[in-house]
Amino acid sequence: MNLCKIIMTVSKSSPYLGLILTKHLHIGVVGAAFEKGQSKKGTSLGPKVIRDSSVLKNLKDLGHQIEDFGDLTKSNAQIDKVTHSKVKNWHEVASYNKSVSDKVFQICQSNRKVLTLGGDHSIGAGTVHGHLTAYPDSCVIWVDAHADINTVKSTPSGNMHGMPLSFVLKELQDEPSSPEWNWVKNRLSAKNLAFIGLRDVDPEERKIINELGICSLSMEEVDLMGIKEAVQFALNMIDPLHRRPLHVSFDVDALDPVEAPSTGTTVRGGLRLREGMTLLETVNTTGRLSALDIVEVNPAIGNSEQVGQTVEAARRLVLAAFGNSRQGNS
Ligand SMILES: [Mn+2]
Repeated sequence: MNLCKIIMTVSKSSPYLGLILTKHLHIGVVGAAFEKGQSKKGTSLGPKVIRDSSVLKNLKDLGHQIEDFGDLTKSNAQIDKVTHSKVKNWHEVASYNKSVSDKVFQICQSNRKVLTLGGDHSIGAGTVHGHLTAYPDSCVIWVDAHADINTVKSTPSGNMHGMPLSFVLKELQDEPSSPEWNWVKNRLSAKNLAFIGLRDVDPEERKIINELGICSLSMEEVDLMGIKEAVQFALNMIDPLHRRPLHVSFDVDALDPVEAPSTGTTVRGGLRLREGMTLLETVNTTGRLSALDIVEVNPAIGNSEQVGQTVEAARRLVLAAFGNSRQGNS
């Protein structure tokens, strides 16, 4: 493996650490309070419980300027009368994603970084599209236990939180898109996408990933390489010249259920919270993180201790992405 070294400032007292970037950023926050991409109630309360963790205050304390745009609670969707033959909540997911995309684009246009709090991961189609519309050369790191790349044809469950990437990937649009999705104009190339943390991938999804040559670092690779090297490998694959805006779409189910139990589709054998934080700290040191999604926190799953633990994990991930140093901030 050819790994490109990232140039980092090294302090004498901590020779293994790069310089965490805590330059003052303008960050726009939006809650994607949506849960119709899957069947469990509660995921739409994710933005509320994450906000309640004081994460936005913590970001301000790091020196960032935060503009909270509130939750996108409504879409202009006509409610699904005619359901798609195979896929659940087809119209509503499509329409909500358009609102998400428009909002993310608007935040980018105001020269802010975007922090999107989910919501289930179906909203990733909208965040990727909105960010890509503002920055056509942007790349995506999809941190997840699942690949979320099922198509209308391949989906085994009909749950659209397992499909968002299929709506925004250039290479998967071999048929004319349905009218509900024809607002999707800007699409991601497979070469600009990397997965980290996979461990529950459907056979059809694996086929798509292989055929499109998508950089895919499952938990096996993370175990073999170590998380830091895995992230640097992914960055080097999708952005070899180190100059593209980066979007990290982080599903908390990428974390092991021991770390984030309150989420709808847990899979054992996942990232430790420490690894999730190192992943985001490593992206932070590039200085090019432009959008972050934290999705699939579901406060209706588990007892209050488990919910608290999951929300605290989400809070720590956000802070790691935006320059909080575990050594302490001066
Ligand atoms: Mn996901």
